[in-house]
Parts: sequence; C-alpha cells; structure tokens
Amino acid sequence: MKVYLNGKLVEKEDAKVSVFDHGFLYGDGAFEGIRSYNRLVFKLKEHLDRLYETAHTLMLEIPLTKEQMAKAITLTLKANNLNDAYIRVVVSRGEGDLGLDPRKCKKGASIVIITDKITLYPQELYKKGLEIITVPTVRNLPEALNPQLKSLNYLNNILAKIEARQSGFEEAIMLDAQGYVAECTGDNIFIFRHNELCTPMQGRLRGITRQAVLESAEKNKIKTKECLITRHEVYVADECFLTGTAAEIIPVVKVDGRIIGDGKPGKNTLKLLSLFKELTKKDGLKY
Ligand code: PXG
Repeated sequence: MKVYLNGKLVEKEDAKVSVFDHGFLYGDGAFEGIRSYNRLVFKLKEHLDRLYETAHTLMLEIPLTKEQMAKAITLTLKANNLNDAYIRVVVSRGEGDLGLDPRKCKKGASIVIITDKITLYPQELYKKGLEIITVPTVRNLPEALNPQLKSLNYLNNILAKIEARQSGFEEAIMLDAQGYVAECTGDNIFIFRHNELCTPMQGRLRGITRQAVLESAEKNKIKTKECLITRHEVYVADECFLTGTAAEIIPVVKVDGRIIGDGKPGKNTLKLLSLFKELTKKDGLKY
C-alpha cells in the first residue's frame, strides 16, 4: 500500500512523521474522512471546503491549493488501484519542539493521505437496525472546541465511544451542554416524526452525508427541519437513523432501551438510503 506523505508516495512501512510533530504531541491539526465509489470521489469539494475551513480557524496553513490537494488524493487512489475506498486526509501542524506554540513548527504542515478499503458496520445491521445509548460525556461546547472543527483532537468522541463500548453498544448519542441531542461519536442523527425529518441544529458537526440527506429529502417532497431535539423526542419518533461518511445511512431501532417506531428500519429511512446509494453512483470526481 502506498501512502502520500508530504508530496511523495511512499510504502506504508516508510510513511512516518516525527515524534515532535504537533499532531502527535498535541492533536494539533485537521482531518477529513472521504469515500470513493466506483472510482468517483464523493462530495470531494465539500470535504475540501470543510478541511480548509478547519485549517483556517486553527491558523494552519496548508501548503497545497484545494486543486493540488484533490490531485494528490486521486494520485494516491490510482497508485493503490482502489475502486471503492476510504480516504483519510490528515494535515498536522508539523514538527516543532516541546512547547505548544504553533509558531515553533517552522517546517510547516505535514500532509498525509491514506487510502484503504472501507470497513463498515456488518451488512445485517443495515437490515436489522442499530441499538444505541446516550452516554454521560457531553459533546464539546462550541465556545471551547467547536464541534464544527474536524480537528485531530477527537478525545471528546473517543471518551463517548469508550462509554458506549463499555455498555456493549457500537454507537452513542452525545448531548450538548444544555441536554439537547447533538450527534453520535462519528455520525449525525436524524429522527422522523409527524411526517417531518428533523436533525439537531446545534452542537454537532455539519456532516456532509447529513447535508446530502437533507437535500435529497427536500427534492423528494419530504419536509425537513433543523431544530432542538430532546431525548424524549427521539424515544417517541417514528423512525431514527444515523448518517456519516463511513456508515452512510444506518437505521436505529432502539435508543436507551426504548423501541423506536415498530422496532424495524423505517420506510422513509430505507427510501433515503436508496436515494443516497443512487447519489453516490453519479456525484463525484472521476479518477
Ligand atoms: N459527526 C462527527 C463527530 C463526525 O466525526 C460525522 C458527524 C459525519 O460527518 P460526514 O461529513 O462524514 O457525513 C462525523 C464524521 C471514522 C470516521 O473513521 C469518522 C467520520 C467520518 C469518516 C470516518 O470513524 N466522522
């Protein structure tokens, strides 16, 4: 497997960065998780826009234009001859010293692009639906570390993931500091209720799959709303599902022990899933 590292394609074994890289020392950097389907990179522009927006707020200069970054991604995909892939783009602050001042990282940002086969939830879970729980770890406050930033500091989500796994669940709902549903550890959440598709308006990452689902729902005459959602509203929803680059759209059938709807993946959820699959076949950059 070839990995893109600072302008070169190197073997996986040789893809190494310094232990003085601030990405390693402090989680100082940004990343994106992208997918390609049948040699089309899905929503690449949106992913690059989000990556460069995170970098802008972190005052992290990416030494490639978006066009050059897109080329680096397709180059790596071609080098690994992958038709369907998971793409991880990492931009770290680069090599510095032991102080956290980013100005000490004089060499500039390190860029890593890893492309690999995708690992998904088992296929049967898409048919049966997922059972999830709410965990005690609250999603980062926007005033502290804004969930809109896809930074290398993912400990907030990792702590929630640990809590979910400790209780025997794969995924967990994280609440915001006011107690409203924010999102899951690596996915956005949707509910369908009173003939309306709702998703949290605050405290979450503005997911690219989330946006694609909102747009395709609107196009197909399903009403959508971004609003505040309580746990009660999730429990009494007709349908619930999660969205994310890795998971795509996965139905949720039980939350905190409460059965959602009739306990089976909902018909709107399945409709949106099939619309999403269609979208991945035509929307993307060819390589
Ligand atoms: N919320 C959070 C906190 C995320 O990290 C999403 C929502 C969904 O966003 P997108 O843009 O993907 O629809 C994410 C995305 C992984 C992995 O390796 C995680 C994500 C994406 C891809 C892979 O666990 N998170």
